[in-house]
Amino acid sequence: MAEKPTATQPTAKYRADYKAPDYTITDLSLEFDLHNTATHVTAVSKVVRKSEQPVPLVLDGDGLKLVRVEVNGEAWTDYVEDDSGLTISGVPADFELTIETEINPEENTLLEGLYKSGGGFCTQCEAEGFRRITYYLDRPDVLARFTTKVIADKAECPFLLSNGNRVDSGELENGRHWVQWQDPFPKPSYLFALVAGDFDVLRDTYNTKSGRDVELEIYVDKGNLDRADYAMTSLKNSMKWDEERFGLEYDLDIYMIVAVDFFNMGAMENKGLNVFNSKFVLANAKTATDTDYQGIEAVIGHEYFHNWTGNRVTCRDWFQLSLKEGLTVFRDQEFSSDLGSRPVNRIKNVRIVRGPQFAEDRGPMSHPIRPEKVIEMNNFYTLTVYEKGSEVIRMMHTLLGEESFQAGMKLYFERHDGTAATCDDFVQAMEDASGINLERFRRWYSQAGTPIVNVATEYDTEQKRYRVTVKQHTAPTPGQEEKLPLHIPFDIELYDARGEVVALQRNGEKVHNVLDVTEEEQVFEFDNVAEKPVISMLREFSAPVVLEYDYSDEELAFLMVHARNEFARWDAGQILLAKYIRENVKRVQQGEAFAIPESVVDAFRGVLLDEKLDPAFIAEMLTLPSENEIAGWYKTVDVDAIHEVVSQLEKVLAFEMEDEFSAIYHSLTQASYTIEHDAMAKRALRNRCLAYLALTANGNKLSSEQYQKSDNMTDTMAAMAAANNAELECREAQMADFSDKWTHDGLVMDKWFALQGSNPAENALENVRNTMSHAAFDIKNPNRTRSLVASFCANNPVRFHAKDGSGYEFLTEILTTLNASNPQVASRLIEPFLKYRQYDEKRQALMRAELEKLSQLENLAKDLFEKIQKALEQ
Ligand code: B3K
Ligand code: ZN
Repeated sequence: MAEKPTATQPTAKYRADYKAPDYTITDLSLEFDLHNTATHVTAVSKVVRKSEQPVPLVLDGDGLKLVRVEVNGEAWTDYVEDDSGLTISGVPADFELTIETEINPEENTLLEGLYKSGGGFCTQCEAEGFRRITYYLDRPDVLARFTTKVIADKAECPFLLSNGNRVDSGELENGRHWVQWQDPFPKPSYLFALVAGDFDVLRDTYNTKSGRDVELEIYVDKGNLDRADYAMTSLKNSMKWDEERFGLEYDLDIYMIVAVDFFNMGAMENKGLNVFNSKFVLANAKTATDTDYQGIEAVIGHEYFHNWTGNRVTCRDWFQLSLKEGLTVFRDQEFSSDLGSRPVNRIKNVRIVRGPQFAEDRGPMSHPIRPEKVIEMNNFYTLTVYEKGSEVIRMMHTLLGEESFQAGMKLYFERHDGTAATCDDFVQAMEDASGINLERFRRWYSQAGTPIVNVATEYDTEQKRYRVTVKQHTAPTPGQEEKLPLHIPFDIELYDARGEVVALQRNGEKVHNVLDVTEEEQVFEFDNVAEKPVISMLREFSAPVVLEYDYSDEELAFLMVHARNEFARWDAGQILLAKYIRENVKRVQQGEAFAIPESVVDAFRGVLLDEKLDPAFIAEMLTLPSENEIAGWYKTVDVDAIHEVVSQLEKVLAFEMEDEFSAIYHSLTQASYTIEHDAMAKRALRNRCLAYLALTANGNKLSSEQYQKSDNMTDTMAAMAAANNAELECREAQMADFSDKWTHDGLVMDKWFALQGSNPAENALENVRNTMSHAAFDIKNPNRTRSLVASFCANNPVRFHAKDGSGYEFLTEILTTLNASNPQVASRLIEPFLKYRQYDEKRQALMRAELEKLSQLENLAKDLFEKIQKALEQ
């Protein structure tokens, strides 16, 4: 887009410009008089000047109608209101400020600030939504004690909730009532929450390790009480796990979770009152899949763990977001791994880093886990900040070990509890507690992009010495030309021909299996290696890097069987698949037939038949990398060739192993549905077998039978997904039946929408367009839009990238609508366009033209502006 600075062009903020606030607010008393279209908010703040010299008080505000301003109880007129806030002049050093504003929750389609979801009111304030409620110092380093009085119609809103403890309540005239809440812990405005409405409530209690009883309450839409149990179980498991593993106990007398249908992301960790996307609360066997259950456990855990990592210690500024998010993702991953299968969890997390996170690193939005420049903060709740951020914490955990890591956590809380901290503070605590030098390691916070680690090995038969040469290189990313070597924990293991571990030693001394790679090039030598070993590297994905090493097929097949940890075995399988996917993409491009050696198929057959292995792990071994992940291996992506190769590979595996898939499919039938890990693991493998069998002559029969017999959503969806992917005849009947059954339930219908979006059929786009008029579809609901539109645009590459540009036109239409109603959702959906430079010239030109068109939109939201600008100028 042309770089003409206009009056409305959004401005960027820089991390380097951080300045402590001139004023702080120590106490805030809020009163909400709730009405659908005109809610009045009265905010009384105790304001204290921090700057030495008197300066005006500059408050943030967005879309507010100002009713009155008072200073120490007197009407105040010395202020200026503009688009971004309120500047109040001539104020004393220490005073009480009263501000009354009017807002319109019903018109709030942005779902930020106070809005209506269904019949109720709810809020979302992170990152900068509180300023859409009242004028305030809406920044995370201003921590105040909140008191909140909520007034509403009693019949419409019998429940009035906010943060902290319920301290008072009363009745009013005209059928209205009020409740007063007090939160004893000072907090930034982004952690404020209010919910008002009518709900069913699931109640329980948790007895903490020091013997206090905490009331647990989960609020769901009326009629959904039979879908809240798993969320409650997960909450209690989270509380217990945090006590046991991190020694952290809950600190209020009550913990509330509210499930709402209209929500921009997964959930929000507001102090004592989490607001959740109903997708991550509601589940029973009939409506939710095993994957949904796992998602609920992870997100309930994640928000609960924020109580310490995020709320008790918060972020100084938004550039530090990974301080709370990377750390909390690490904690929720550990929680899921301690409760379930560690290898399977690790595999799933690594797929996300290697797929979409690496893709983000290659695109125009590439940024370090601690960004330097931000236009719209909501654009930085990214896979980089969250998932790579968590990998950075995990690397420290690997370098320090559990004990020193926990000592570091303890020191971090001792130093920073009740304050707003920085990423540096965290690393400093880890360094001080462990005595391990993390100086070079800190670069992970400031350097963007994915490092490539290239390895060469050499065996000296005479000296019995094994030499490993490691080189690291990070390609330039937008705005960061020069890259420095990073501190990479590089976990390796050597095996002899019988699969025994070869001890690592040098000059008679034992060498730790995690090598410290810190330079551009390093050589590691190991002595007393009796024979040429097979090396397993980057075990457990010990760093978020791309590994380059020339493995032979035999070595990979060997590691698939002999590597000591399951993750390494899976990884060897993935590398083997990658080799033949690449080779076949070349073949397809040259008009040659697909081909794969029998020995490769046999290696996977061996895994499938290994009865000692966890079925869920086998299912992962037999899951191919996604077309998107494969796209990431290329400078110029050939979507059609990739799709062709993946389809062929699936078919070859299906035909070659049909008997084995069939035998296992039938042997894993379960009499009844339970959500125990073992039962889930069996379903995972059984349904993976079905996905392959769907491609064989028996596919239609098997999918139909499973759909008809199924008494649970996991098996139902597996039957449908298999039919969808294999384009089976039974697909239409299943889709029609499912839609008849579930039209009333948007959350369940999301699964059906996602199948329409990812339908590989040639007329997929036409179906998606028709589906938009389905009774259960609503473009204002982020879950519906993501299920249908994102699954088409982001997860159906071969149809989205149709050569005639029809997929691109469709996305532009959607983005144009959402730019006005909900730019945060639009900003997530635009992602596939940002990668246009990775496609052939014709597709590049088509996508670029769409971006240009979008850049000319009247009232282009900051969210889209930032991404479009970066994409066009990259
Ligand atoms: N902290 C919230 C995310 C807020 C996103 C704002 N656009 C949820 C979480 O990470 O736990
Ligand atoms: Zn979080």
